[in-house]
Amino acid sequence: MAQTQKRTQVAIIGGGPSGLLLSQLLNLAGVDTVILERTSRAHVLARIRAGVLESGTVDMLHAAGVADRLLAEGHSHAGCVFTDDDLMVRIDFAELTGKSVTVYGQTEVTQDLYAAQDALGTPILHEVADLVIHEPTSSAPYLTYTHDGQTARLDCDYVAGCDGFHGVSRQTIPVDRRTEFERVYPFGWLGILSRTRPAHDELIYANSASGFALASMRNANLSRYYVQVPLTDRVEDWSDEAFWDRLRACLPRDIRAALQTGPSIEKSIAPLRSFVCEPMRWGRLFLVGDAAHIVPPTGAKGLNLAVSDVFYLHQALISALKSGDTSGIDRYSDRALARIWQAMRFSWQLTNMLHRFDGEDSFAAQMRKASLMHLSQSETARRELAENYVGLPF
Ligand code: FAS
Ligand code: PHB
Repeated sequence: MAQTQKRTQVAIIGGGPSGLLLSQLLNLAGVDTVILERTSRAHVLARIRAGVLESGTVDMLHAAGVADRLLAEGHSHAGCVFTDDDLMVRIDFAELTGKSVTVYGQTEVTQDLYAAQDALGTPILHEVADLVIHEPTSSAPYLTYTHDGQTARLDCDYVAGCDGFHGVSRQTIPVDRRTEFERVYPFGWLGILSRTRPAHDELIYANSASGFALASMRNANLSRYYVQVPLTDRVEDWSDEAFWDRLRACLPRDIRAALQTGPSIEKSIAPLRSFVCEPMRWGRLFLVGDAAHIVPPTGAKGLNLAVSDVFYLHQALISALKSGDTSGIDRYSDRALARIWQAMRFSWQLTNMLHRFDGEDSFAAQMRKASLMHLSQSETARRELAENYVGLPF
């Protein structure tokens, strides 16, 4: 049981990938942290989310000393496939960018980070409630919270808000001092996990008359699939059989023929939105990951953007705490947002290119087909997509 700390250098709110990776990198540099997480560790680890890691993310996990299992169990992918009914267009990342991506579930990344943080003895408090950030614009911010029925206070030099879209950090920035940009999409992704052989050896992003589908995987015997559903749908509206029927309708003929189906071991609906909060700093409070931005999962950017935020912030905090150089923390928000907006554009563009919108006319459907045909005919178009998919430089 983590002792109730009174003081630390960096207080981290949120024990998801952002908070854990930031804490691990800071600890390795000799900076003390405490992580305060609202839910239980089991709850965090039960969440099935991202599946694709950019090469920059893999590098960061190496730097954090948590890449052993990733190296052993992750799968390098040199390309992926976009389809329009039976048209299949392969995007050859290796040929077009010289890079690849790694398929390794966010759940595994989070598990590896928890193990590393436990090995360092970092205080991680779970099931923390009523957390409030006090005096973030002063030189002595502090948190109050309840844990194990006790009210506690944590004094710190800096606060990292790694508490996701529904956390308290973003709300701590006065509403008249933050600007929020948002696009809520009129559909969601119904995702399932099944112990089946993946439909293909690479990811398939499918546009079809039946809507969007994504065929992904976790390993050779664990498939991850998504189909586009109306926002009004509930998970209980979808039997496994109905899901497989919809997926088959979206996939190209050759892939459909070889599809192995089986019982779902997880089934959930994720809403899709694009969201950015500016700035990502308020005094000594810094927003990281989903606390500051949300992308539709179409471009596999959510987790990867959280990692680039951590890249910028960990460097900045180490400089500020070790040498008193605050130029990094002064530049953090602008530096992170520059990369965030590029990923935001890419994810928005792919989402519009691949999803059917309620009430759209036949022209819109033709534009989607023309975009995919252009992708099949233009190496330039494929290179532009590949450069964004494998991840722009940090
Ligand atoms: P997270 O939301 O992962 O973690 C925030 C943590 O803060 C949580 O553990 C939460 O319990 C905690 N917290 C919240 N409020 C708190 C408080 N007041 N006090 C203390 N703790 C608090 N990305 C992809 O790239 N591909 C995908 O397929 C994909 N699918 C997704 C599906 C869903 C349903 C969701 C919600 C997201 C998905 N994402 C996907 C995005 C996701 O992977 C995020 O980008 C990633 O989890 C970001 O990590 P964090 O910033 O750590 O936020
Ligand atoms: C996943 O495997 O969960 C996944 C992969 C790519 C995406 C979104 C989700 O774009």
